[in-house]
Amino acid sequence: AECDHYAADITRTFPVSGQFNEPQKQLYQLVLDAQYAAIAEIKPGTPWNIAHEASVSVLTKGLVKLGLLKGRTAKLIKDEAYKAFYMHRIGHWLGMDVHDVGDYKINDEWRLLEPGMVLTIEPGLYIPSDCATVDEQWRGIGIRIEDDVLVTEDGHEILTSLVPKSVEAIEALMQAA
Ligand SMILES: [Mn+2]
Repeated sequence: AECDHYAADITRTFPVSGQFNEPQKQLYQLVLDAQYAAIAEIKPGTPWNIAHEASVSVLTKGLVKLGLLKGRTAKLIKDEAYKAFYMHRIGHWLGMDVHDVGDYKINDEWRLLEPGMVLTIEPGLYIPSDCATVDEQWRGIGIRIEDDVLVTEDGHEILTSLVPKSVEAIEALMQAA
């Protein structure tokens, strides 16, 4: 979506049936928890990569808990085991272009967030339909949740907060449609 020449980038994921089945619901809630953890890190002075690392931590812990990854969380994060299911980064600059210009690192250091910057926060999980290392119930499920976040003087504002996002809100929207 665009407004007054500024771009937005929003993703929601919904179950085709209108209701999440149990594995879908568990993975959806995990991605949502990771998204909230990442958004919570957005404030002036925080390096760009911290929100991504927060999402990796929550997703890896959750994948272990649900049995999709096996091993110690710290080692799985170090070995980037999560990349089998979460193979992109947390988001991108947003402005007059949807993937807007702007450096992510300056002199090889992650850039610090400043008031007025706008970025997307969009963790996801994608379980290949032929993934033999996970139980059958997880295969073929793909979820991404993306919001647009403004860095403010004292934290952040979620610009896309009116778009339904919780499991209950998504199911209610599907029933209404
Ligand atoms: Mn995006």
